[in-house]
This record gives sequence, structure tokens and C-alpha cells, in this order.
Amino acid sequence: MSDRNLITAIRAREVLDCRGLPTVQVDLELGGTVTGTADVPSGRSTGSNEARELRDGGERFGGFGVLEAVANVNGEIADSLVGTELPEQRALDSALIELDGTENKSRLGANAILGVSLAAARARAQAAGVPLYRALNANAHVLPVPLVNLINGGKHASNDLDFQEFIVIPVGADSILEALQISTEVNLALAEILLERYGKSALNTGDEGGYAPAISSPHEALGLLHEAVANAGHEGRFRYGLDCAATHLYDGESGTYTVAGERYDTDGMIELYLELIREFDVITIEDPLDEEDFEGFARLTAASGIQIVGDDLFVTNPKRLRTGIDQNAANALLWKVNQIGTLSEALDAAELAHRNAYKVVVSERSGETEDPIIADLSVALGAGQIKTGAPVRGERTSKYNRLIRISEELGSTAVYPGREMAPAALAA
Ligand code: 2PG
Ligand code: MG
Repeated sequence: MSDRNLITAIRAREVLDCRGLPTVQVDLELGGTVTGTADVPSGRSTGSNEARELRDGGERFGGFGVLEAVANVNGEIADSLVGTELPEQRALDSALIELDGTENKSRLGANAILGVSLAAARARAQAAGVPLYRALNANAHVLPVPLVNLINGGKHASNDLDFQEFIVIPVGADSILEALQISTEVNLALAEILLERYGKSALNTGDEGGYAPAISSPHEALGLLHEAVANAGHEGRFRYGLDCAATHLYDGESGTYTVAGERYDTDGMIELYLELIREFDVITIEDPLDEEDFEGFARLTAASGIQIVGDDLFVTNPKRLRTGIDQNAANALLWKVNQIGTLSEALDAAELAHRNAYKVVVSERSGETEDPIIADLSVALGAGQIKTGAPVRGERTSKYNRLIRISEELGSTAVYPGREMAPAALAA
């Protein structure tokens, strides 16, 4: 190891995310010359088993300040690392976990730890003179198919839609650029329909930039997406997806979910999903049931034959994913680095998923900054799918625009696996 790998500084600060709430930004400097910087994302519809982000409480920023996490980076973490050689990612992350000493990173804060973990990965790539996706995977060449969230509901919007995300999937595009073009055309067509049918207020948007019309029925929302695809002239090139975030619709006492004013037990929810799948070409559903209902997930996975994704169910945690795999609970992992709190543990979860024929969907959080790191991570993983909101607003477009640059860098080696996601008969 040379001086180039010497950690010469670690600095954190409080910056703002797209919701106007504070988050942690970390610089990690190597050899006095190269600095890797990373911002930490944050969720609103969080799973109860996620690693714990530290929030200050009190009056500043309504209690959402992160000065304590910042102080933990600038103090304890910097004290233990500055002046040492930057180890491999796994050794660094293990050292951070050990320093924290808790099961869920609640002492130093998952936001403090993840900021350092990601900034180190960036610094290492920069020192090597290669993009992050290449530093993490010498063979990286698969661009992800975007799961584009055009209608927002649930905790992400102030309307009466209970499901959180209504998604279009440009499976019939030939490249990421074309995927973004046709998805944006659909979004423009959707705006016209909404304006005409429901008036100006239907063009208000939710946390991830999707429209938040005053409707409540999932059938109506999916119907709108179909109409928008047809009006944009792209019929047959899209499939559809949902993130129901159903943990937040579940009442543990009665064992029921409330959707559009109706109550459903688990069997009723499964029936509802099977109906939506048949009627609307839905090919992926995330968090269809409560975060502890591995058994219900397994029944839906078997009955539906489509992609069932665990988000709050797995929280990017290899242990919970293992439980899910053993019970055939799902067939895809939603992958969010801040749910687990270090890059290495998140990579372990992705590897476990891939080894067990689970798909991996790399995901944003509702609280993002302009940091595009998940674009690089999705390509590094060869995940084949990314969920990063509507194609609007800087914190979402930064990821899409980074994918465009990566696809240019990959040139003719780039693969866009859209048609692999749709049934052959429909993909032609
Ligand atoms: C989700 C995410 C991101 P949040 O549920 O999948 O879309 O939302 O970051 O609020 O948990
Ligand atoms: Mg989710």
C-alpha cells in the first residue's frame, strides 16, 4: 500500500434532501489529493426492521436534524480511521459495524456509517481512475430497466390512493435512452389526461415526482397509465408495476388491509392482486402484504407467477432474505443500501438473492439528494432493474442522467434487458 491509500481526512456535514429535510454528506480524502463524497438517502415509508438512522429530535428542523450523526463521523469515526490506510470495503465496513457495536447501527447511526462506507467506495474508485460501477465490477455491462413511478399515493402523496406507487415499465425499448424517452412521453400524455379529466390540481405531485390525482381506486390509477401509454403511441411497449407498501395499510388487530375504503383480509388482498394482474398487465408487485407476513407473500408468489418484490419484508438484510428464500416468500429483493447501512452488507444481500435466482431491484428512497450513486450501483450489480421515481426533478433525473452517461461509456457492450422482463408473446 502506498500513501495514495492513506485516509487523510473524513468530513461530514448536514445538507438538505429533496423533502427539505437534513441528511448526512460525507467526504473521505485519500492521500491528501482524492476526495470521495456521498449523500445518505432516507425513507418515509420505512420498514420497522431497517437499520436506525440517527435524528437529533428537539426543535431544529422539526426534530429531523442530523448533527449528532455528523458529529459521530467527524469525531469517533474520523478519529479511528484518519491516518490509517483505507482497507478493502468489507474490512472497512466491518470496522464501522464493530465501532458502532449495536445490531441496528443505532449508536453511531446508520446514516453516519453509510455515508462513510459510500464515500470510501467513491474515493477508492477515484484513486484507481475508474468509474464506481467499474471499480466494483470489472465486467459491468447491464443497464437497468427503469420501473418508472408515474402516479404516487400512500405515504408519498396527499391523495386517497392507498397503494404507494403505480409504475410503468418500458420493456419494449432497446436502450436506456429510448426507455427514458418513451417513459417521459407517457408522463406527458398522462398529464394531459389528468388535466382534462380532473382539473389542474390533479397535476400536483408526490414525493417521487409522480402525479397525485384525487382518486382512490387502484383500478382507476392503472387504467390511467394504460390510457397514457396508448395516447403516447407506445401500446405494447410497456408493462406495469405496483409498490403497495402494504405494511402501512395493515391493521394488526383485525388482520385486515384497507384499500379504497374496502377492507380485505389476506386472501382478499391476494384475490385483488390476481385481478389487477389479469386486467392490467401487471408484472411486478412490491410489498403486497404486511412486512411480517412471509407466509402470505409465499402464497401470492406461487399463485401469481409474476415478480413479487420484498422491500419492508427483507429490508436488504441478508438474514431476513434468508428467511424469505427458505419460505419461498418472494422472487425479488428491493435493494436499498441505507436499509442495512453499509455497502458490503447490501452487496451480500444482492449476492444471496442472485445465488437463489431472486431478481434484484435497485431502489431510491423517497428522500434523495442529487447524488446519483444508485445508478452506478445498479450497473455494478448487473441488477437489470432500477426504481428511481418519475423522470422529473433533479433528485430523480440525476440517476437517470447518470445511467445515460454510463450507457455511453459502455458503448456497444451495453445490454438493456427490457424484453427479458415481459412474456415472449407480448414482447415481440
Ligand atoms: C419504497 C421507497 C422508495 P421510502 O417504499 O420502495 O420508493 O419509499 O423511501 O419512503 O421507503
Ligand atoms: Mg417499497
